[in-house]
Amino acid sequence: MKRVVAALVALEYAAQATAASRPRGVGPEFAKFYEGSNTFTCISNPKVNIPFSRVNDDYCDCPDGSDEPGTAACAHLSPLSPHTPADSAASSSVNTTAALPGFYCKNKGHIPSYVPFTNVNDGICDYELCCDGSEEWEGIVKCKDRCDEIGKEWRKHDEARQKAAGNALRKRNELVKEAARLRQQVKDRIQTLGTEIQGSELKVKDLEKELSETQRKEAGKVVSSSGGSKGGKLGQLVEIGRRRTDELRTQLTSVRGDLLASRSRLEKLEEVLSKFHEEYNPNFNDEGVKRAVKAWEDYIASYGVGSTPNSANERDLEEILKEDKENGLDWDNYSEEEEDETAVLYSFTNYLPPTLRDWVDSKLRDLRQTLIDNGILASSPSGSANESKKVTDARNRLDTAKKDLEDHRNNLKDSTEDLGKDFGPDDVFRALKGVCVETDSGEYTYELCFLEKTNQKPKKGGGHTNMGTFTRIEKIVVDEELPSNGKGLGSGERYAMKHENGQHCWNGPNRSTTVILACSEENEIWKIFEEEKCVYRMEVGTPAVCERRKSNGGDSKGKDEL
Ligand code: MAN
Repeated sequence: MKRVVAALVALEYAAQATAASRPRGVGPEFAKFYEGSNTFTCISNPKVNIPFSRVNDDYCDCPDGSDEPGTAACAHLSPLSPHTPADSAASSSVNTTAALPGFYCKNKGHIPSYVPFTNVNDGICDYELCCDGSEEWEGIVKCKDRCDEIGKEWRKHDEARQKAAGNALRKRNELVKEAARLRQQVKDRIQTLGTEIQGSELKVKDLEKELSETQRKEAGKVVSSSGGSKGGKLGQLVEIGRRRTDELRTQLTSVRGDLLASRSRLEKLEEVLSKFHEEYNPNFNDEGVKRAVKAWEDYIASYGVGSTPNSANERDLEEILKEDKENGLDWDNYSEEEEDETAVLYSFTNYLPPTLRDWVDSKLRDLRQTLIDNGILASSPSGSANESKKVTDARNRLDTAKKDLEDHRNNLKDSTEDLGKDFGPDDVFRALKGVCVETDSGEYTYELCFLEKTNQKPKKGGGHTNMGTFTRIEKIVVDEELPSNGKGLGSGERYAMKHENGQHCWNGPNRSTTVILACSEENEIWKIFEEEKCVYRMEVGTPAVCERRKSNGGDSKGKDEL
């Protein structure tokens, strides 16, 4: 339908003006030029006056063709754009351009329209522009009025178009709301990060202090011990104590095993003798047997049969044989808490009043540092194998806190930059970030992930080719015919997303893509071209760029247009 729609809409209003006295082919907005009765003044050439009878006499008298609004006599003149207002045409002194936009078709039941003068009486019914067939008035062909049917069909489509426009605008509103929510989220994050950074800075300070305190405290511990023995004398003593206890426990376990075995052998022996005592024949006068019986009876009298172990001792033994830890003796704990010998020096300060204690404490620390500085006490270099676990732990805690602080600062920088980025009108593209759409074309599937990248994916499989990473939003002017389904760029200013620095093209540049956006109900790729080697252009529809526009006339009842 070319660019006629705007003109059609304009004409809709003008059509209501009276049409009765207008010569054939004159539109209502030009009626005023044809109001005289005797003479006609050419619209763009007011010096040229002709008798009114020469209007529409099929002879081109006026240089601007205005005397032939209903014939093709002046069709050779350059046509006037349907958008050009009659008044500006009237004031123009250039007269090679026609003063009129074409032959006016009333199109009752549909929308009035202008058809080019070249089409008047050319033997073809131009229903697309002139559904009432009035441009073929000479009768070369008979064009019956089809405005009812065409108008009905047009209104049906127009209704669908309006509905789609309404939906698209609603979707855009949702995107704008979502974008605002995401923006607020970034602002909140910035605030939280500010607090987190303050906390992390304090933590780092504390941990720096803790590390240097620990280093000072631990510095005197590792006394120039070339023997390599870990810890000081107390540590060595603890180690000896642990080993000795282990040995004793092992021995005791073994002795207890022997005892239990002997006890069981004794029980068996007593059983044998007891049986012997019951079963021997006293009538045999065997002296040896008699002695044995007597000895057994004495044994029973002295000890009784069966052993009765001291249960308290048994229990003690059980306890003693338990692992040290179960007995509350945690050697590891002792070695962790191990104090250096010089720490003994400090213990007496516990008996001093607090103010004096702090003073003495600081002097002692200074003294120890002096001893270290003079090589009398050894200091353990940071991170060395000699460094004590306490220092290493303190250092690790500080490193972790520093890393957290750095992460927070980087996040704050990213978030602050994000707030300053261009996300299009109303920040709307923020809501599309990371949303991907794709379409097949030739041997590839092309993908666009909004504000991220474009990709070329071979349908047969294989690696994806990056066609560029999103860099910025620009505005460009396009002038294209809008397809009948509305899925195209049309003409005017459009948002374009630039994607650069994609995969390098053999014998060419790094791949890049310009994504040009136009209003649509859905996010979709309409077209993809490779304009030159590895330079791509995508035409993409999205509700994000739809706008509420007023139709010509500018009244408050203006239509929403896609
Ligand atoms: C691939 C595709 C094409 C491109 C050539 C360049 O085949 O990325 O779009 O033109 O490489 O060699």
